[in-house]
Amino acid sequence: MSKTYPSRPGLPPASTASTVSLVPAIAGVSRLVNTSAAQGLGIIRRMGVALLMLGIPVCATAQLIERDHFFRVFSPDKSPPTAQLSRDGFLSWNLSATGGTYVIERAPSMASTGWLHYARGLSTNEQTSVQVVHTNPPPGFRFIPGGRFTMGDILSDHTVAKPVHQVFVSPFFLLAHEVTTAELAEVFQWAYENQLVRIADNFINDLKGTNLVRLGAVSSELRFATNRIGLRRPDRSMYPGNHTTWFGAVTYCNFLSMMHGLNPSYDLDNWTCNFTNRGYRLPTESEWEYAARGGAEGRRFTWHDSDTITHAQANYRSSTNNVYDISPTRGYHPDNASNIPSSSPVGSFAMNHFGLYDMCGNVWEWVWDWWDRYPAAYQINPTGPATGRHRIFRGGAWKTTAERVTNASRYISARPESTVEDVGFRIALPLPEAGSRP
Ligand SMILES: [Ca+2]
Repeated sequence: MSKTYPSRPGLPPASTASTVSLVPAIAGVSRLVNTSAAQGLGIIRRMGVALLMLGIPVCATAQLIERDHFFRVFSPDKSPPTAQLSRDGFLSWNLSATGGTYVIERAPSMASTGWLHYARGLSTNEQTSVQVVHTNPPPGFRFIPGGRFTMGDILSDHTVAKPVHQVFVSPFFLLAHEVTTAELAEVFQWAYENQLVRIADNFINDLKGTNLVRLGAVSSELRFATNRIGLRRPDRSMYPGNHTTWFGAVTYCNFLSMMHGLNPSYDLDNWTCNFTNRGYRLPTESEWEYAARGGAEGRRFTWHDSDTITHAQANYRSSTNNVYDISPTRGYHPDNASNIPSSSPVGSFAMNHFGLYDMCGNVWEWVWDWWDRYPAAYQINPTGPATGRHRIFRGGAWKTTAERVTNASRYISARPESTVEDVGFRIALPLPEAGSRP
């Protein structure tokens, strides 16, 4: 079931794995407990099955990926559910009645007061099973658990993010950070060496002449010199890539799939996506917003603990326009204001509850979808309108004010051939195996 992925450059190092056990359920709550203190990206080395039976932990040897994880699940059933963690990372529990909702919470320690919502959904069978960890995520990627969420402008910040509606998203992997300048240069240099792109008029173009990445602007991160696609400023290798068209972003995904021996997701002749392929691709708009929310419902920003923002939390342009912008420093972020462009190195701010950096600000991020108003009905893994004129990018950027860096914010008027100094992207990857059902 597990698949080994090639490593990617410039990614955080792997850490030691951590241990999981299960402690007795109390008051309708099953607690799945992680007993180690490892931090960072990890790799499963040894795993057993955690099982609760009559309040006694029967077996308590499993190891988790990524940081410390303590899980507990709330169900509509009043009797304590019996839960177990399978060796492939599924949290399963039994209910004496069907129906209703469940909420899984995660915390960094058992004694933590910081239990945060992690995933939610509908209990549709006597036993519900949800994948809460993945045993072998690709380096640099986070496992995003499947679940249901409320999508759109819950806080009335954006009229274009309506109507608010319910969406189920299946689990997937998402790159923890925006694609960096170094990653962008590496993939397009590979494509150049393999005669898959050409340089023309200060653009990297595909062989049909489609503009993929703009090279000539003062704020361009990439340049072409001495037969190489490289960085315009060598000290900015860990800054987010920019000036990439939507066509360039999806082409990057296909090239990276080819480099890694995966089946490319896109047909670049007609710019369609085969979502059953398991190559790299842009997240759908629903996947992006679900990931940005990090398991929380109804929050304005990517963090769980407040609906306000300051420069300590993100790279954006602070102003007095929004009462929820309480930054003591105003204007561009003071750490980056003098840079061209004024982005920050990826991962400069705290990650969200799914382990993702810069879902708020730094650079906007292209997603798959064409722009339109949302449908009102419940959606399962929506992929957006079939046609359109404008592709969406999300999350705001270093040059946008606070209302643009919210979870619900959508930029709706960018043609796919646009290149912008504060727009980049991050990439998703389907699970190599079938995901959880809605
Ligand atoms: Ca961003």
